[in-house]
This record gives sequence, C-alpha cells and structure tokens, in this order.
Amino acid sequence: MKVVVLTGAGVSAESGLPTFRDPDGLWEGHDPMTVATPEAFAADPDLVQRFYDERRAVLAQVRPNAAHVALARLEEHLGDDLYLVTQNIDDLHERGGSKRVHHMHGRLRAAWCTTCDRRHEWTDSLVGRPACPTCGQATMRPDVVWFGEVPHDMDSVQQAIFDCDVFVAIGTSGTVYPAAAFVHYAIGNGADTLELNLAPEPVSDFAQVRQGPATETVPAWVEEMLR
Ligand code: BV8
Repeated sequence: MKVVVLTGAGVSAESGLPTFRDPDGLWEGHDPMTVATPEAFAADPDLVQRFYDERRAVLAQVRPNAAHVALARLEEHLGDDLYLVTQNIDDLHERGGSKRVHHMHGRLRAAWCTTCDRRHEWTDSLVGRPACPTCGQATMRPDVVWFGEVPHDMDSVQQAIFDCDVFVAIGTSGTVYPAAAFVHYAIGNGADTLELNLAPEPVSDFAQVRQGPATETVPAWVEEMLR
C-alpha cells in the first residue's frame, strides 16, 4: 500500500501557528501572498526579512501536535511506502518524529545564500544581513519558495503520486498550485483520495472527506491504516 500524504497549514493550526485563511490571516495589514514574492523582497527586503524572522521566532514557542506525531508513527510502519510532502515551512513534522519530510515550499529554519547558493540551518534573524558562513557575503534570504518560484522536489513528488494507491490531503485549502493539482494527478492515476479538514473546501473532489480538527482525524485515520 503506497501512500502519499500532503499537508497544509491546517495540520499545524492546533500547535498555535496561524493558517493563511484565518479571518485575520493578514500580516501587518499585508496579504501574505504579496509579501511572499521575489518582487516584494527586491522592493523592500527588510519588510520580507522581518515577516520571516517573526515566523521563525514563533517556532521556538510551539510544539508538534497529535497529528504530526501520528504521521511519524505511520512512517515507522510504512517505511518508504509513505511519502510525506508538506506546503508548510515549519519544522513540526520533524519535531513530531517524521524522518523523511519533503518541504515543497521550503523551510523557515534555513537560510539560502544567493551568492554561493549554499543553504544553512538557521534559527536566528536575517534582517541584520548576517554574513554567509561559507562565502561571507551578506546575501542570505529565507530558504522558502515564493510565489512565482519553482517548488522543490517536484519530480519525486509527481513520481510518488503516480505510484500511490492512496492520496491524502490534510489541512489544506487547495488554493495554491501546483499542490492544489496533486489530487487530480492522483485521481487520474486511479488512487483512492481522502481529505481530512476542519472545513473541507467544496473545490476539492476527493473520493472521501472527513471533517474535524487534524489532532482528531489524523490519529484516527492512522489507527485504521495500522490496523
Ligand atoms: C509555481 C512559502 C511554476 C512561503 C508558499 C495555476 C493556476 C493559478 C495560479 C497558479 C497556477 N500555477 C501557478 C500559479 C501561481 C501560484 C499560485 O498558486 N497562486 C494562487 C494564489 C492562485 N503558484 C506559485 O507561484 C507556485 N510556483 O507555480 O511555479 C511551476 C509549477 C510547477 C512546476 C514547476 C514550476 C509557488 C507557490 C508557493 C508559494 N509559497 N509558502 C510562505 O509560507 O510564506 S504558499 C503558502 O500558501 C503555503 O505554503 C501553502 O501552499 C499556501 C497556504 O495554503 P494552506 O497551507 O492550504 O493554508 P490555508 O490557510 O490556505 O488553509 C488552511 C486549511 O486548513 C483550510 O482548508 C482550513 O479549513 C484547514 N484547517 C484549519 N484548521 C484546521 C484545518 N484542518 C484541520 N485541522 C485544523 N485544526
């Protein structure tokens, strides 16, 4: 049984990390979709660096929840038959125990030097233009995928979806592409599809939808899978 799990902001919501769609989903009056762009970074790098510095700082105050932990348990049992891809840039899947997490939109706790192209584990702020540990240049940006940029691991994600028997989307609104198209690739491949969401979006035509908070629906689904 080959399983692909796609997660979004909803899987981390109960850990205290805001989702993009919350009524107050704005950041300092900015629509995050506008801050998370190369154009915004070129126009006002301090604004964008502060946006990510604040989100990186919040990570130290939150913990993985029962959904993250349950997915790590599923990985233990399924091994390579589980492919976990996330749109989230937090590290709660790893802190929940998952070993193989594909961050298609990058990671908050990493910095990318645009001079020497090296990536560095990073927990501190970047607004102060710290020097790159490798080349010394003050050209590090958050290692995240902005709108208009190519997501990571697209080849292995598409291969995993084409090979899967079950595709499960957890806590995602299905509004950002190419992630929002994955369910259609899975359906086209004849896989079973399941959505776990607090308020399933009508857009998605999953074969099965389970409504509820991820900390309840994910452990219950994993229990079923293991049984
Ligand atoms: C690209 C990192 C080319 C930075 C992010 C086709 C059509 C239209 C537009 C496009 C298209 N193709 C490309 C585009 C443009 C664009 C796009 O999709 N625009 C949208 C706005 C229309 N896409 C891109 O630019 C992408 N790049 O396409 O390159 C390409 C493509 C393929 C192959 C090669 C090249 C790059 C997009 C990546 C942008 N970076 N994040 C950062 O985080 O700051 S996107 C970011 O927003 C997240 O990563 C995530 O992807 C998205 C937010 O969505 P969700 O995670 O789903 O969160 P949301 O708040 O929306 O929803 C939360 C859900 O959880 C809800 O459903 C809610 O009900 C549920 N929930 C809440 N609480 C709980 C819960 N569920 C369970 N339990 C709970 N407790």
